[in-house]
Amino acid sequence: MTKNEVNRALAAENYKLPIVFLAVCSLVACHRPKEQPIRMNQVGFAPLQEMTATIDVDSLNAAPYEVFILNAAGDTVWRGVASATMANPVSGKTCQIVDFSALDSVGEYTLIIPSLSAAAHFIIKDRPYKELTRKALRAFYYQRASMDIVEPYAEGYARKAGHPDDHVLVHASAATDERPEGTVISSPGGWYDAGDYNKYIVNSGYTMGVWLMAYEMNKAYFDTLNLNIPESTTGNPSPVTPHVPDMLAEAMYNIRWMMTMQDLDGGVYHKLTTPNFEKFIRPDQCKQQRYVVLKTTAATLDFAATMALAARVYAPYDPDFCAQAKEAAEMAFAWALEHPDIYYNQPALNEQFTPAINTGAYDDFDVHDEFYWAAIELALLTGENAYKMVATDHAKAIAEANGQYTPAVWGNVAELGYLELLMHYDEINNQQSTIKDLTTALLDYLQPFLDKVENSVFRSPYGNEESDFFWGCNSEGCCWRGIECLYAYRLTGEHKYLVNAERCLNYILGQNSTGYCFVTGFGSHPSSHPHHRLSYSHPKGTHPGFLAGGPNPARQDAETDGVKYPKNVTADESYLDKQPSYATNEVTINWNVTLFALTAGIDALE
Ligand code: G3I
Ligand code: 9MR
Repeated sequence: MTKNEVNRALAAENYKLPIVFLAVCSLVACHRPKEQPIRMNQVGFAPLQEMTATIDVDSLNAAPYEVFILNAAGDTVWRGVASATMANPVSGKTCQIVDFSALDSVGEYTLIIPSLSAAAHFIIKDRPYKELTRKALRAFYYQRASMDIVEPYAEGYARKAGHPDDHVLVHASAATDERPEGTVISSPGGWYDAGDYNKYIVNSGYTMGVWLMAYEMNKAYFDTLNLNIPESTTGNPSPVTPHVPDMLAEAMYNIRWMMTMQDLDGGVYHKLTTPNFEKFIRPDQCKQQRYVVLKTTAATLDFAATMALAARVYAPYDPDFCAQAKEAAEMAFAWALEHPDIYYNQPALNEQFTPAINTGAYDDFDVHDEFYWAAIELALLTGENAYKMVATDHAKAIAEANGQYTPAVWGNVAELGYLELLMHYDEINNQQSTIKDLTTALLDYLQPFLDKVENSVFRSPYGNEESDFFWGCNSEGCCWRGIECLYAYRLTGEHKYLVNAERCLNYILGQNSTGYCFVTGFGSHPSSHPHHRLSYSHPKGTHPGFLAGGPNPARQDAETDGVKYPKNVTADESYLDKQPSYATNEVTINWNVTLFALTAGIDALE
């Protein structure tokens, strides 16, 4: 039977469920995530997307359930049975899957399982992730340091500026003859990193890399996305010149801050921080002295890569900014060549210098990948052979060190360089063999995850093994795997990669072991109590559009801060939607960037 025949048959039958049953189901749909046996994407699908839901059946012997889907008028538009029961390889819990991809009309629907008295609402629409993408980007506006967040841009979350950062002290670890300990520098702006109020270059660099690469992949989509930020020029003709698309304007707020983190000699401070994390207070209440701390090789190279990439991406918009970014990148790279092994080791620094610094470390003791990415970006920008040679040397070192293809994360950025090469190989005159090898490496790396989908209770290439769950895994594991699939789709044109990117997103948006949609403010069961000082200290509470870190069986917060997890939860359920749980429920810029890179990448293609 074709899809149309199925639809016609159902329409002819015009199957209707009794109204009383629907009322029961709507009650069930309001239950807490764990009591909702239907796990599915709670935000929406595009009409032609694969659509599945996972039913938590809690019994090995359960026969496949009968499932009905009703449209908004209450007519049955689809009926079918779920798959046979299968076990989740991580938790051992049993599930069934229902596949209703045959639905292809825009509308609002209810999926009903009569024998479980369970129901879940969902929508099908064009560009289903546009609002999510927009809010995930607007989250960065909320993270801005040093300025008032005001209406009409605040959309309900106005607050006073905090952290002017115009009186920052050079920490003893960063002292030089020109800038001795205690020198006052000005380093305003930029985004707060996360739930905390500090600003860290390593993480900012990774974030800007993913951000600007996402822009390059989906220019048309982002160029018309109106973010309603003070610099907005998109959507309403505006006298602001040069016209910079909103998403690039938002990024510029952080890149300009990064520029202030470069010392006179080209080296870049690792972070701008208070000695200790602030309490859960508003930004304008924070009074601790802030410091710039040790210039490190990793920070300087992530900075160099960011500036080189920015100089290329902003070329059509702002030549002065680009010239400044290029010079900053070149100086930083030169500094790193002269200082190739200055690592951030916080405990060691605290033995040597005061005040002791106890905030995020973003420590990384292997910088071949940072050298590689920065060299690739500089080679792309300048065409200079010297950069290509450095990149080749470090590519060899990376291959020798671990030999495997490793996904990009804040502490390992090699893949950002690989992906840049793949997207721009003609501009850099690369050898075809290198491109072929890199493409093969990416596809080979992805394949084992894709192979697991068939036996995955969540129909996902993510979440099928215990090692998928760690601090920040929603981003570093799940969203990033989805983004890699989008790159694979660009490179091969094979539809399976797009489908798998969508499956990763389904996981994030509710088709997972916890039943949460991990984005604040979205879905019927969103993460709602993030470890986020801005949200906690604001009268309006949780800000929308933030991705939670995700399940993390290591539970570092339980160990160190006594955060209480429920007993007997498995790795994939080790998630606590409570403010104290920084190891599972914090939000941060590097995670949010992967969220919108994935949603925009899918939305732009569907
Ligand atoms: O990648 C490995 C994985 O292969 C392994 O299976 C797993 C086993 O536990 O560990 C994974 O590494 C984890 C790593 O995050 C992943 O990037 C480490 O255990 C974990 O300790 C590490 O946590 C980092 C955390 O700081 C503690 O250092 C997070 O990445 C990082 O996002 C987080 O960053 C903090 C900043 O310091 C301060 N600001 C907030 C921010 C977010 O929580
Ligand atoms: O709030 C901090 C968060 O941003 C960090 O990611 C986390 C790990 O470094 O630490 C959090 O701060 C906690 C501190 O480490 C220990 N005491 C409790 C703090 C938060 O409640």
